[in-house]
Amino acid sequence: MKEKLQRIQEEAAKRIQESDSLEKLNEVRVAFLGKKGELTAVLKGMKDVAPEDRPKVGQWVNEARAEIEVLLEETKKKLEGEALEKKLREEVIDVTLPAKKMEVGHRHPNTIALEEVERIFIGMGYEVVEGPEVEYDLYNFEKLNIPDGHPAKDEQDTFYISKDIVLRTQTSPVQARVMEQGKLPIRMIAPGRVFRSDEVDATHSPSFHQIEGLVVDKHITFADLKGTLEEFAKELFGPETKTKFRPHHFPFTEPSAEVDVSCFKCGGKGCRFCKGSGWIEILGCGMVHPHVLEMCGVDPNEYTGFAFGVGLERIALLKYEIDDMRLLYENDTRFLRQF
Ligand code: 2U9
Repeated sequence: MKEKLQRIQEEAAKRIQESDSLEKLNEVRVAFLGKKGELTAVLKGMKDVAPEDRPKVGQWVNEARAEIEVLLEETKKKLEGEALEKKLREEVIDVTLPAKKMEVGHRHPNTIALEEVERIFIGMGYEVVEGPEVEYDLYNFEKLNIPDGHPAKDEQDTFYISKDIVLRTQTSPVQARVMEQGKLPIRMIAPGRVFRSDEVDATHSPSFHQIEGLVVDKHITFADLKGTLEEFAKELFGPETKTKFRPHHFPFTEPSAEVDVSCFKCGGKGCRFCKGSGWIEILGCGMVHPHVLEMCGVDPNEYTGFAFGVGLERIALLKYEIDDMRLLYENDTRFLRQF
């Protein structure tokens, strides 16, 4: 029996010596000390040993187990150390390497202009409301006093999805929808993408952005409109900015006006930027047509309102003196990273 145990011990020592990984070492441990291991088998065979010899044989088996366990533990520590050395060698970080430059993006000129306009009107207590870009003819035209036959409804100007559905040509439908909800007073701006069947050139794009505003309350007058837009112009183009309201016509407002601001480059004296006039047109506005109020469920005898609309790209082009709208859409980072 002692020779057998000696042979098992030598065999175990040899296989532990040959183990070059923790997995293989564990297989050796299982092969000798596991439930079905060689040494465990000797213990199971104890019933065949003469009773008077069992204490001696049991002691031999325990000595052999202890020897094998010491060898296993020593080898495990050795292999773990080697594995750690290998990991540290492979995963070394050369802290002297130059850092990877974090590419931070830039806000688009449209985004900067939109956030500036929103800041101004939110500061005046306006809500920002968005709505669908695919819109019913009813909300994009009819409820805005633009009847069938009006040139704005021609296919030259409007993208039709179907007879009654269009790509909205202005964000006014959002305001019509808010009025229909009947929660008055209203003080809102409606920013968003709009679509017109225009050829692309330096100042036109079939898809551009607008910000329209609407105020509906009791006793709203044209003076409120003038004061609001004057304040908007001063906040956007500087405190010295002057405004000029020129009579105009829109089907959805009456009276209507186009608003010029004094040129912020020459202060109104006249320069190349304002083509010598001293003035720059920035938006349109007017008192909401009573028929529009009515069609949107508001009683024009009790409530009045004003509305305005400004092209977002126009603001961006003016503020950053960009002379071609197409630059805003070409995603050329050499252009966009300037802002
Ligand atoms: C409702 C009633 C009236 C919105 C208005 C303008 C004047 C205007 C243009 C500016 C440049 C469109 O982007 S642009 O081409 N808009 O001049 N818009 S009044 O009037 C409304 C809106 C909604 C219910």
